[in-house]
Amino acid sequence: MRRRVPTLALLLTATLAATALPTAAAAPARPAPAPPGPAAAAEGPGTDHATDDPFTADRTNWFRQDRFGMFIHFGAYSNLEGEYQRPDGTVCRNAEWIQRQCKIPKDAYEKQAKAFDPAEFDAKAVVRAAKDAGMKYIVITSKHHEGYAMWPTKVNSWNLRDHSSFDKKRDILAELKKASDEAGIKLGFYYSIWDWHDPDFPDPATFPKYEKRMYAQLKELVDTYDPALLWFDGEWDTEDPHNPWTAKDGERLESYLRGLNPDLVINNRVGKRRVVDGDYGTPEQEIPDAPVDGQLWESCMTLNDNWGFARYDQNWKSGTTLVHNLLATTSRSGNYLLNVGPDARGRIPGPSVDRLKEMGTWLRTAGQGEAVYGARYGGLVEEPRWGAVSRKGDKLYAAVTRWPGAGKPLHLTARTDFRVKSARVLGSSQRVTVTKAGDGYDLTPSGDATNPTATVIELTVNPGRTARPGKGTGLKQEIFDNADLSGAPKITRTDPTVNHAWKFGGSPDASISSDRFGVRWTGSIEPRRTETYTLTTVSDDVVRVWIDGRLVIDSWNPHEPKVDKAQVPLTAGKHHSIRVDYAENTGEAHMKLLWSSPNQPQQIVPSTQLRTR
Ligand code: FHN
Repeated sequence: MRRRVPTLALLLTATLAATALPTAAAAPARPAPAPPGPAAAAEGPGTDHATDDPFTADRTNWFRQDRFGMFIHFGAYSNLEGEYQRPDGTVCRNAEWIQRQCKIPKDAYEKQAKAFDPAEFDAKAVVRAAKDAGMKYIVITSKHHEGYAMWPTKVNSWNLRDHSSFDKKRDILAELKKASDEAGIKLGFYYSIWDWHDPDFPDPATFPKYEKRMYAQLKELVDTYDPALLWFDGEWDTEDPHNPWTAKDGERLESYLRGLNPDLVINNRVGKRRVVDGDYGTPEQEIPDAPVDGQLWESCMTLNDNWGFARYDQNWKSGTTLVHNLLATTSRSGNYLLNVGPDARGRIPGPSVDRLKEMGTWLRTAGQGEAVYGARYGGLVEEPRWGAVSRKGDKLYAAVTRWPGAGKPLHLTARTDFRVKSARVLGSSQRVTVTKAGDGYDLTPSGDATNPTATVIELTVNPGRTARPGKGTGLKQEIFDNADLSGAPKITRTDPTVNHAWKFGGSPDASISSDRFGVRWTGSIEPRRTETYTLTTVSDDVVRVWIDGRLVIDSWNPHEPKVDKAQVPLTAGKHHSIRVDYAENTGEAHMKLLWSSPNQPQQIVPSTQLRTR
């Protein structure tokens, strides 16, 4: 019987006594073996960490609908407002990395933090700014690389309650949670794994002691504030201080957190920022030029050039650019997490608020927000050069950022057959002529753009015949206790979906070891539309896929977690034979089979569309 992980109860092996603020003493001499870190995840043969499909799970629905969030970088670094005057009088500039980049001595940094007093932090004003922008969720730094906790943690005294000039009766995360709940906005916390302050962090021998404190802090955050999302950071290999974080550490942490709250949405930096880590990918300061394969995604971006507040940084992006970025992310099924950096008093800079208001005004005008909220990759058409196209149900939203001259058409290249039933310009009564033209349609508006940022043409489309959901129950699954898939399978059963994250210690069954096993899935796959489907595998170590006897994915060189794809024409209602061969040699084990098409958003191939024969 396959065990699933989500109910995993991980007990920290020791209750944690609060530790005094670690002194700046040099790293301790070679210590006795560190006390056991967090209990190893309750895993082993038979464990499978894949508990649902983030592309369709109720758990992630809000994230996939909301599309637009506010990032807040706020910490002890904010007190310096981007500038540090060295004792020699020279000035060094940086925002949230100022301690490290300006080589501020630890005692000097702790001293300045002691003066931190964000008395004007107004959670209601922050939430209002987010709502005015049309943002639907907020992610605030609870602890950045500096290690300074922005809540009254009991784990140490390096925090806003115990080490600042701030009102000791206040808790800004609690204030933000209350204001977010009242406003119907989801709240998430950023948390940096990399910690410049904790003396146990740099040395692998003492890292488990840091790790235990980190788990305790994360439990505090989850238990006290009930966040909808955890945004990890600081997972990458780096020095000064050395960061020993590994994919296995990430597996254990993710498993622990899902045991704390199975509804949490967690980003891929909980591990090593890979397609198999967490629920979604996190491109930063960039927008992928197409929908991302194998994982949800969210692009995070600054409003100017800094995440933390920098008083000198006036390089603000325009409201138009920001709306265009939001439209681009939505049209590729991504989210946009746009950052504000409050100043030393806790205030969001005016230029930030102004630009956020511009975005909200555009979204609220003439229902233009319909092109974003709940919308996704257009699918039916190629992305045009003159704007972005998103889809919601039978609507296509063509957001035109380069309005054509009078009488000139806007061309859409079709990716599949569909009809346009009607077209209208949001916010205008002007006529839009739609004509079949070459490889798609020409849209010819008769009037002017409704605004200089982007004018939305709403098309009502008929995507043609979609077959009823199938009556499938999954594929035949044969499990081998070797990586050659040789001999008779040890286990034969029906697998509802090919959606497995066995990771380091798991396997398809308790009787199958975590390494050197193979799986063969056979049966048929039934599309609901006659289209060219993209079949996507996420695998580690090797995979091959055949459709109707033709090898369409051949990825049999052992690899780290990897995405492979194939374009396969499928016929609605037809049961196309499918065979998937997979093997795990050693290390991590992952195997997911997804599909997408012009009409089918990316998802794990559902069991209704899979049969054992
Ligand atoms: O080092 C951090 C940086 O300060 C900032 O928090 C960004 C935001 O995602 N993340 C890291 C850089 O990738």
